[in-house]
Amino acid sequence: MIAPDTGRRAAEGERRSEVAEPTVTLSRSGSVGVITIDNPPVNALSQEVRIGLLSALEQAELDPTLVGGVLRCAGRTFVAGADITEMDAPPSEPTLPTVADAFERSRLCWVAAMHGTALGGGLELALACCGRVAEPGTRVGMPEVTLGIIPGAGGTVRLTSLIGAEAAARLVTTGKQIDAVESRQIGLIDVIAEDAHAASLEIAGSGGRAIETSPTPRAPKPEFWDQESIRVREKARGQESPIEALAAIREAATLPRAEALQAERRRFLRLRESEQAKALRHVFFAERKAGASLRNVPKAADLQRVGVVGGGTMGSSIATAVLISGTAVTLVEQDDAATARARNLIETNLKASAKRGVISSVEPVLARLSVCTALSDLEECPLVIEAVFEDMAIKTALFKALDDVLPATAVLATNTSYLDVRELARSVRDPSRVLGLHFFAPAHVMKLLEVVRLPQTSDPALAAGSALARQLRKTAVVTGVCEGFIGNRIMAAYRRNAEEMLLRGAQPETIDAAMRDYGFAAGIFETQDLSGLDIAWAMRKRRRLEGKDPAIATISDALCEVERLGRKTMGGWYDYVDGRQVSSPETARLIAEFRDGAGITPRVYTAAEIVNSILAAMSREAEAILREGIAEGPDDIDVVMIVGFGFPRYRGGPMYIARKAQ
Ligand code: T1G
Repeated sequence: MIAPDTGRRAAEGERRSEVAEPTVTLSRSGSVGVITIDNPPVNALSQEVRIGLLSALEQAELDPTLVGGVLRCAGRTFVAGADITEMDAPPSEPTLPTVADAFERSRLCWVAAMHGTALGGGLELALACCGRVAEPGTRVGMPEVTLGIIPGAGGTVRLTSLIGAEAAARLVTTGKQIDAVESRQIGLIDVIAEDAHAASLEIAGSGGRAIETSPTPRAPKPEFWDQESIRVREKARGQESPIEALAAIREAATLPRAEALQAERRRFLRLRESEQAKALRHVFFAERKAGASLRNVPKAADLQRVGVVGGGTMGSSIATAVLISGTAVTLVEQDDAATARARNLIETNLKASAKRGVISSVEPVLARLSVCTALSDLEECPLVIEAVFEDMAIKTALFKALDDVLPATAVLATNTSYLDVRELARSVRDPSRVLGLHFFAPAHVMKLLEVVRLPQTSDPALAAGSALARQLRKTAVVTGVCEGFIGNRIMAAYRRNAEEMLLRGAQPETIDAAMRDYGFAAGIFETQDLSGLDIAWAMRKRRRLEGKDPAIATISDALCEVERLGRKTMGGWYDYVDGRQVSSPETARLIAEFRDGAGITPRVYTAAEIVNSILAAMSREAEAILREGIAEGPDDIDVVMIVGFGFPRYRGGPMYIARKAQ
């Protein structure tokens, strides 16, 4: 006897009881069989679920009174894909293609009732059904490429025949999610309904007759494949899976169906074992574990309003990020002219965000901003972030003033990149209310947030930082206090190593090219040219004066001394001709002069030597950071470098590489 369907979905966060309940159940609603997957948190298709699905399907097939079926999920989401934790072991039976084929071949018309996110294997199951219904907030996608693989259960083939090769290629090569409206427009889903379950029951009860058959999508123009191949290769920067995904879509569009299905599975199985896929799985879990200690403190309530002091580039950008998240901001600047400038900067940031589709319109977001000139106006802010000039005297004076006017419960955060947060904390009566929140520029774009924890930082202060990260949807990593924290400190080691190689014979363009070819978004020298060489120069001079660095001039200093400060002076490590970056004979001459002065005979560096040398320097610094207890674990370091500094995700991060080599 098949039990009646209650149509009930477990509430968000509701866990299954301790008694082992089946992850897949079959119930009935009139003449419709209802298969429910209940495998929290994201209904991943573990082996147990696959076994359950086949068995429920078989049982439904045997019931002559059923005319159709609904495939649905309990909890917060439809199936978010295969179970990634199973991917380090060989595939286990029954495989997902077997399950998907069984749904497709079923005598019953199965309708997938989707909510939350229908991703990867989840979407592949839905594609094997004869109809798809989604609730308005549903997002769908094929994120396999982000895990170094391609869909492996017929996804490329079924998607291509349903929505055409062009739309399928976009989805599968990028891994991007799309919403219900777009899915409906491209024919990926049939119906959007507030109650997907009820709508699916109706369709399945009609044996699928209610589904309009979509027209066969047109084939792409012949030149599509070459153009798409160039686009995908450029974006992939050495990552294999997007290129393989396009190849699979091409086969889906051109080979007989059975052959295309087999070819897809072969590609999938090969990629599943690849080094890139292993590294990407490592990063997937490392990102989700990042900032572990933030999760160990009692959760703080959502912040309704955040204070920002300082409306320069960074302060405005932080305020923009907070506003976009839906939270109100009180921004304090010195006078009316400065507040007006800050408001303008924020408005410009918001306009750019609207252009990128991050927000739909500027006005309602800007309406959440209050600007003022008195620190006492921050009294309603449980968290205040200072982003004033990077100078200890200015910051300590500000913290003292904040300490005087704000309630004792307010948390004080500094956005300093290099100053000693401990010294800053000493300027207030209760240093436990102080922490660092190190944003990366531009703060409303970059996903990384280093949460700087002092020995005395209280749990509530840490919880406020954690709440902010959660609200801003940032990847937060906890760091102790040291010069440059985790990320900038490792990048400083990279930079020193790269400059050392310049001295020994390499050129900026060969080093940058080697690192770009390795998969970095950009080389270190071109990045320095973009941000300007003078900031680091000023810092070096200060550190030398303070006796923190040896008084040895660097090639960087030599460039700065002749006003080669980067793009803004039309020349730095490179020359800039009509905005185009080209090798600089002047820089080459300065390097050669420096080299001669040091009595070094130049040697040739291969790309592999350059990469190995820089990776070794990064991992040496990372090991020191771990030894000193600055980072909470090696995975956090990988996350910082990947999310914040353009380290190629598919390489797994500097610690992953170093540990693998051991
Ligand atoms: N497998 C195993 N665990 C998973 C998982 C998965 N697919 N997805 C999430 N988790 C865990 C995650 O580690 C975390 O655990 C918890 O669930 C909540 O996740 C054949 C082979 C669905 C958008 O790539 O994108 O199908 O930390 O913190 O922010 O072609 O999770 O609590 O212990 O991310 O609300 C394709 C991956 C697989 C989707 C929810 N699918 N997941 O985001 O929560 S490959 C994916 C996500 C595939 C087939 C191929 C997100 C989410 P813990 P979370 P969230």
